[in-house]
Amino acid sequence: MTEQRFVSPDLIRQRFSKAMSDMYREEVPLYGALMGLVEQTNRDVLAREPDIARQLDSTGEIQRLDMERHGAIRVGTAQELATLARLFAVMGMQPVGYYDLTPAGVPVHSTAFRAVHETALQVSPFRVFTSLLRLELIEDSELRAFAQSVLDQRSIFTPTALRLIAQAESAGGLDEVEAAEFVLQALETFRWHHSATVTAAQYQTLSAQHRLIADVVAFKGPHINHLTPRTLDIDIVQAQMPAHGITPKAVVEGPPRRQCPILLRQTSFKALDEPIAFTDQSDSRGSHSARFGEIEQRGAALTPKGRALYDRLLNAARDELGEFPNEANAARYNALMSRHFGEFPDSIEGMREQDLAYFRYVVTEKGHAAQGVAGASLQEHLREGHVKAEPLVYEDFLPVSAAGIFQSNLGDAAQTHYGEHSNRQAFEQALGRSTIDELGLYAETQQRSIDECLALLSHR
Ligand code: OOG
Ligand code: NI
Repeated sequence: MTEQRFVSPDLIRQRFSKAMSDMYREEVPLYGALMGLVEQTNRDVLAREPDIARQLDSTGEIQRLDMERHGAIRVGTAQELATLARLFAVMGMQPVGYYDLTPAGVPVHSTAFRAVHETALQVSPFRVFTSLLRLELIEDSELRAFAQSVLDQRSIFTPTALRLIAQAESAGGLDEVEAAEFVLQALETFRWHHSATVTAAQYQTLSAQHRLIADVVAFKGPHINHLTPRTLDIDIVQAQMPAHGITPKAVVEGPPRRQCPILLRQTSFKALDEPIAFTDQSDSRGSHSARFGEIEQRGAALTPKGRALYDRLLNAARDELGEFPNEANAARYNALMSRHFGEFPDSIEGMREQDLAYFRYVVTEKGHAAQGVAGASLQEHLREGHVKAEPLVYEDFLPVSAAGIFQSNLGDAAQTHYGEHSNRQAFEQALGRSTIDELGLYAETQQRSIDECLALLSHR
């Protein structure tokens, strides 16, 4: 009875995602330009490629396309990460996946907060790539202690946000008035601040250790550093960016262009220098660059077997290139990627037969009209055309791509080698819970669709 008055977490997330986009559009005008370019490209693709339009219509992706975006933030302490997990939980977002960025010389590990059930994703697929700074990787113990003390002094959540999180937890949800207030208060955590929490000299010291450390430690909160719209054709957007005054990174991260897109392809443009007032300055004489732009194209979620093939082909292409992809070797990198990925079947049937991707199965018109087919197997229904398979869209991230995005914004000078690597256990301890295995989620969604098809057809 009492549950009736609660706003669904999915709707809170949908509103929050919109509020975040509005705030970022106001803060970063270039984001508005990028959004315009992506919207135009998506319209063109849908008009030019009726097959794509039909497929997106059938999967329901067409309805979520315009509101689809992910943001990224970086936090400094276990306490901050754990509270973020509680804040995102109010919006129905769970930590999915564990990403270790240290092999790429970035002293963080990360997860993605997102909705986990296909019906919730349909209401709002909003995701936040969330990184925790690994202070233990700072070798200079004095600097480490300083960074820790600065972080310990800040509180990145408003008192009202904290109160509403606790309220949602104890009551089981938020009512309309509380939900509206929660969205406003939660937004404050992600806002950009023009003043730092350290002196100019302290900022320099932190930045000299690693630019990312300065970005996390020297500010009042984990400003959202990009908000990424989903495009239907990333190569077109990449090619048109310069004409819109935007300079993209040299290569598109992820798999090469294909007929049947898989996983995730991403590109970004460099962070802008923004004026900052340090604590020993009365005006914004200093500067800091953190916020950048990114776009992405999403394709099919891969099974463990498909992912292993993806990783093998990506590594083979990169090994053959022999260095990090950059401006000078971009054409060769693209050619190598296309050649190596020739081995990856580029059709829905090919991927399904080899168990490389996850699918959602749906009963076709022919299936709905069929009689006397109860008891047939999924394979038989597929063969008879009673059921068809649609790829499940990949909702997550890729560590090699994320590293490339981090790197292109931090600059080459930031390539440090860390002795210590992956530490999921420490991350989960900081988070206060375990991260969810994304592959299990896709397998469950696929199975639910199979069960639904067979249940429907069992009455025929
Ligand atoms: C996150 C970089 C990774 C992505 O989409 O893979 C990322 C960051 O710079 O904080 O956004
Ligand atoms: Ni991103």
